[in-house]
Amino acid sequence: MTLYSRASCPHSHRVRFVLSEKGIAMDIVNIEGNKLPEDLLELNPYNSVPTLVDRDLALYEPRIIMEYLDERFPHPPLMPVDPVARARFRLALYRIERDWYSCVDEIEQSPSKPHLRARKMLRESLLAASEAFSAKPYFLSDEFSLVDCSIAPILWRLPRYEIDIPVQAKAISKYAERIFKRPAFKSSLTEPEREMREAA
Ligand SMILES: N[C@@H](CCC(=O)N[C@@H](CS)C(=O)NCC(=O)O)C(=O)O
Repeated sequence: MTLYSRASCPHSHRVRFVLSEKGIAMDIVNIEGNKLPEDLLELNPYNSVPTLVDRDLALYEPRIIMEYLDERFPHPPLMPVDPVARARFRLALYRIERDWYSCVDEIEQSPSKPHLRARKMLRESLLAASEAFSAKPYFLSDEFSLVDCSIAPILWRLPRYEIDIPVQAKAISKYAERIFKRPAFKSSLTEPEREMREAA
């Protein structure tokens, strides 16, 4: 299996976190700069990372890759078994992408621009969800899941996006600390990702 990833890409980070939680060893092709490898261009019509190749299967879109990995490597499970709970988790993933990753993607596409609107929207949307971060040990759940694997790369990047979490929303910081302490989270980090917090 091969994962095409970028060292600072939050979507690649979601997938690397899943790999790490499940202890899956994989060849990681680290893409740098604008020139993409020929094989990636052939495998993925959108030329995006992360892209996962498992024999003759080529997958793109982080959520599709994450769900595939969870089914292909069932232990530890990162989605509930019950259909209603699964649907709720899928909806949470959809909303995280629609409400939070849309802002993250805007900021990431041209990091040198100020992106005041996207940063403000991301901050306000996170703060509005503050209660959901404290209701249970993990997001919406007693068990760690793909939802947490998707949220953590965003929270890790908040200092880089110059987004502060005020004390009134300390549930978010506490949740982040819990996730960042996980050995699998630590080992999911690339060197540039580690530096994002060292520099903060
Ligand atoms: N929805 C996107 C999410 C992934 C994404 O936005 N990836 C960015 C990097 S973080 C990307 O591939 N940009 C083009 C590139 O890096 O060449 C997808 O198509 O998979």
